[in-house]
Amino acid sequence: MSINKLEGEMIDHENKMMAKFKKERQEKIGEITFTMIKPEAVAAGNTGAILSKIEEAGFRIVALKKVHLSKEKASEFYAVHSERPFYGELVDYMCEFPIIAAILEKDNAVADFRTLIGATNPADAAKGTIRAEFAESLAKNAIHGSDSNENANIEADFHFSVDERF
Ligand code: RTP
Ligand code: MG
Repeated sequence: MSINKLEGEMIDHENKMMAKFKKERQEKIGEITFTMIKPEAVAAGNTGAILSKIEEAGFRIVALKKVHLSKEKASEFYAVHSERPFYGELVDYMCEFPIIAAILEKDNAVADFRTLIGATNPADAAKGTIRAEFAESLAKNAIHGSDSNENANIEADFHFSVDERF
């Protein structure tokens, strides 16, 4: 067998093993939610403190990145709110500064994460919740959490490829 052919076969084998490993890894990821640490919380230097609270509450970080959303991306992400009066303000705010996007895994991830972040308006957020501690206002409320399993998957796919999840 020529060296070139042998090399080709070894690369094929490696690619197959990697594809198998990735598939097995994806199948092991359980219930997920999607979150974004919002611009004002990132700008205020609260990323580490918020991620600590998330991990302490038992969520496992599956994927994580810092990204500056374009107006197009932010508009698309919040398209469900396009008829609401605060839509324009919300889109502008989400593009103001980079955000931290993450996929989180836990049993009952969506509901437990909504409990951890607290009410949309920080004035109503229970003591000890992330919004009670870090949000500035109803509009600048520090963090996003998916509101259903279906949306968690849509939002996770919006920000992360399968290869970015571990
Ligand atoms: P999120 O989607 O960010 O986790 O927040 P949520 O479910 O608790 O609240 P939602 O009704 O989905 O609203 C999305 C985000 O829009 C901003 N907002 N501004 N100015 C206003 O009256 C107002 N109301 C909502 C907040 O940033 C809210 O998180
Ligand atoms: Mg929402």
